[in-house]
Amino acid sequence: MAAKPNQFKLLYLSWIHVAVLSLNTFIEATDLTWDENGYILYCPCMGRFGNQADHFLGSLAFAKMLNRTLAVPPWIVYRHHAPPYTNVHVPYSEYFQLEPLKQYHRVVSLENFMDHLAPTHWPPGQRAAYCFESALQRSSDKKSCPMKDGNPFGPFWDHVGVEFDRSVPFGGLYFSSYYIPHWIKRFPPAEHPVLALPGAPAQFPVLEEHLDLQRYVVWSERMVQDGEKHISSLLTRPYVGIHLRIGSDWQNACKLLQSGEAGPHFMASPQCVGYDRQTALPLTLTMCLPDLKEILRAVKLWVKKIKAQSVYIATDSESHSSDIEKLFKGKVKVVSVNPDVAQLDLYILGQADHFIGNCVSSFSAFVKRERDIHGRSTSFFGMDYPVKKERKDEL
Ligand code: GFB
Repeated sequence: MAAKPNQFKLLYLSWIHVAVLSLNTFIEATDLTWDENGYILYCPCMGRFGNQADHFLGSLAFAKMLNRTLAVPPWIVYRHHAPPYTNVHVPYSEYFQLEPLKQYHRVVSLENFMDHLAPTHWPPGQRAAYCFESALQRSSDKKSCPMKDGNPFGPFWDHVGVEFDRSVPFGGLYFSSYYIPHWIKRFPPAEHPVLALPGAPAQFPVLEEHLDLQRYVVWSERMVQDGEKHISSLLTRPYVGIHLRIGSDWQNACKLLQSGEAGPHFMASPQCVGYDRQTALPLTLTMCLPDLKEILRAVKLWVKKIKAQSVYIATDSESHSSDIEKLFKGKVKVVSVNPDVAQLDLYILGQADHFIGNCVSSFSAFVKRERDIHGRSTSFFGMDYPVKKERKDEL
């Protein structure tokens, strides 16, 4: 069947996109030289996008502290309910620009590292895996780092094209700044040029002192174009963006709060209850899993406060859009796109005139960090005025 004009346009745009991406890769690849200070490679093997983003910021900080170049991994997207029904490895630069990261520290995409540096400087036969001694117990022979055991570990390193030749276990080292001199002493770059790790060298949630690193995570041009197109065609400013994290996996996670197994610091919650364990505010079930009554209350409050003309709903399940429309008797436009690419929701939420997030979700935390950097307001379901970050010295 002949392609329609719109299909031609789409084909043309995708071709331009591929060309721009290839050009960026080419430009980055041409000025690649080997860094004698060494590299850090890791698999973003914990959680989905929000978790991986938290870990990314910590890993970036860790690489800077160790003065090694960070090989920026692709995002792991779990597409098990839709084609291609498997893990997809999305290059960092699909969603964000690599260049702004370099204002903070030296980085190279893992793809370019493998294509242009690894063949000469980290060839097959010399590929060591580094892991905590305790991790050895997870491997079948109890002697090797479990780099490729199970999903997403195996598919990740297969995607990158790496087999590990030997393992270097370590004990007594952690990823905080206190241990940096120990890392340097134990693994000098001349003997250990590439530290390849099974997981991110970072904590979850991201540490308070690394929140500001979000400023180097800058949307790719394609994401900006797509996001702005949606905002201008669907929404009238001012608009309130809301994140409804209410699906079944989340309902199960929030049960831990109900049963008392989780305290105020539960997943991403320091973003709203405060990072200091001594002074953290209580975390309620409503903050984790807001019911419809709370959703309507918070939306009504903030729509009134900022005189919003529209509401944008990002959700992992139900949008409750008709309930929200009814609340404003049709006077406020209510929009939910349910995009195939979750990052589009993140972009639109980031640009909202006010954002109501889920305190416990790292998906919301990504939006909150970005908004904080740009001085945009955020509240949470169950908490209209979150604890403010203490101003620390610039990183
Ligand atoms: O981002 P994420 O780590 O945040 O994982 P949490 C939640 C994923 O669910 C997102 C989808 O990466 C999206 O793929 N999702 C959630 C959404 N909310 C939305 C939304 O509003 N719009 C769209 N388009 N997609 C953690 C997980 O999730 O929750 C852990 O990382 C674990 O693996 C835990 O499951 C219970 O911090 O909310």
